[in-house]
Amino acid sequence: MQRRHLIFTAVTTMLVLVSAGIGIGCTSGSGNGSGSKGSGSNLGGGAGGGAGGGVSAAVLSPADAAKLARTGGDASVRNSGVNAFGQPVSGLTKDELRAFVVGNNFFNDNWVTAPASTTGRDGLGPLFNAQACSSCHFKDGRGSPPTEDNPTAKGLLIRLSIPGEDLATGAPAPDPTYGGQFQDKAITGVPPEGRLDISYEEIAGKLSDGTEYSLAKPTYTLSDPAYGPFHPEVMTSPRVGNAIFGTGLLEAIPESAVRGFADPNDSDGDGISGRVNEVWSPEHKKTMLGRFGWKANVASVKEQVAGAFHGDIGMTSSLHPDQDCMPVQTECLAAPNGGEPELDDKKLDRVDFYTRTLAVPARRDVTKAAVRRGESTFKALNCSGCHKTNIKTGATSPRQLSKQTISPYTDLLLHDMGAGLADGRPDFLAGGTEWRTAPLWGIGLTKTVNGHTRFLHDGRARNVTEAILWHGGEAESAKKAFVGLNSRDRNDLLAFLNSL
Ligand code: HEC
Ligand code: HEC
Ligand SMILES: [Ca+2]
Ligand SMILES: [Ca+2]
Repeated sequence: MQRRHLIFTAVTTMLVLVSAGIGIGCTSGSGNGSGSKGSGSNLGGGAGGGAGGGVSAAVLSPADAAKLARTGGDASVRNSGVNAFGQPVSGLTKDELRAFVVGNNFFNDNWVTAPASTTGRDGLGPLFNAQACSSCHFKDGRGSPPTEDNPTAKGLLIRLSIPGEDLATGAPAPDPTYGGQFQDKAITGVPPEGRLDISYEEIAGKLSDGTEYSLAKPTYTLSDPAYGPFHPEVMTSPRVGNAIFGTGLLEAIPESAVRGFADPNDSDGDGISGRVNEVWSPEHKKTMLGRFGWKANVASVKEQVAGAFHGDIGMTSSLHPDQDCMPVQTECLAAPNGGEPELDDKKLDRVDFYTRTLAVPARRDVTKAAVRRGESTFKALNCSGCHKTNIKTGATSPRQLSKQTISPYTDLLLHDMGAGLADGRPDFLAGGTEWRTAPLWGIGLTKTVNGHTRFLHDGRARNVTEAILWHGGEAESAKKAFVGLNSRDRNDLLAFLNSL
């Protein structure tokens, strides 16, 4: 049998990271080294404590400390244990809590091939990437690409398109044979679309203080295409599942606020522009502000949920009534379905409600001097030019999400992040080098909840330091400033990020 390979090198022009980067070891404690207790621990405890020399941060009152810790406002929860990302916002009514629990079950359940005796759980595929939401969002957190430690890790998928766009919606034009997503799994009797392999090349560099580091540059290979060749100009975008808590708050940020952050022509001259994405809404049948996904390529949580059911698991819904089969995929088209649609609106609403009402874990260690110094550095380097704080949500329901002052550490805007991170694949208005500012809330708990510290859109960064070192484009000067930090300032910055 002839084997065909299609190889995508993620980086075309490798940026030269002249003496950059934190030694990988510096962040090895990421997520579990903060000394905070598990679930329910009281935040901050006393004031400041062991600053270990140097600048003493201004004293925070307990009330101010509590406020600083609650990055999700009233939708924050004090939990820094393994279930920190899976808590409901507090004060849900009995009915709401029931909806949350039911939604949680649908999120965790493995869907099965139709027809099955367990109707209500069938409709998987025909083509799919995983059987459950939780396969890619373990404990509501982020996915990891397969790694040496965890070769079967799920959570990385490949979006596909060819040059041009759908005229009616502006969506990326699908590959004529494989559609908009590469599904490497299928139900019995349907050929999976092929196989995905990833290899990495190590790129060494050095920080200004001499600390050495290495970045892993990925190459993605799609082998054994089961339905014939890909389009000659096919473009790919590798993406891991994001952590999903706090998405109800992100949805409640007024559109005017997001548009207000945009500075497409960099008129304030700080080197950061930022553009909104405008995407097709299958629910409202119009173009809307994009908020979700790594390129802000989806307008609402509900559409993200329905899109995931459709593309990732193979479940049709009112928003996506047809199975994700292309015309040449005849076995896929002929496979029995699990109802029309396979997921009724009630179930879709439960999972939407569940996802929107996942609380944001409160920060730890906010009064520690190192953390407070790190926060100043974060601002001084203008990381905060994109990773924004103090945003007010609009009126929404449930009320816990309404009119809250939140610090998601994102502006929800697209930024040119340079050639190093580029996927070269447009997504609505997002260009091939642009990505949505990743929210940083909860990032310090990734190791505790997900057991790994793989960051960025395709999980290439093995820790927070590497994630920062991959920054380029509009974030080039912030990255350079990071490279130039002395080790104490760098460790303070990492302590701050770890406290989020
Ligand atoms: C095969 C892996 C996979 C499965 C299964 C999966 N997701 Fe995702 N999820 C992703 C990826 C990848 C992204 C980023 C998508 C993008 O950038 O276009 C994502 C993004 C999201 C987001 C957006 C978060 C943000 O901050 O923008 C939400 C919400 C979400 N998924 C919910 C779900 C739900 C609910 C399910 C089950 C119905 C699900 N996902 C199933 C991989 C998966
Ligand atoms: C120009 C806007 C911009 C600036 C400035 C910026 N970032 Fe980012 N940041 C982003 C974007 C966009 C991403 C997502 C990139 C990707 O996934 O490819 C990101 C991702 C990250 C991540 C990984 C998050 C995750 O969920 O995987 C961390 C950590 C981070 N930034 C920290 C920082 C720090 C620290 C600074 C300052 C030294 C900084 N950033 C400056 C835009 C910015
Ligand atoms: Ca496909
Ligand atoms: Ca199906």
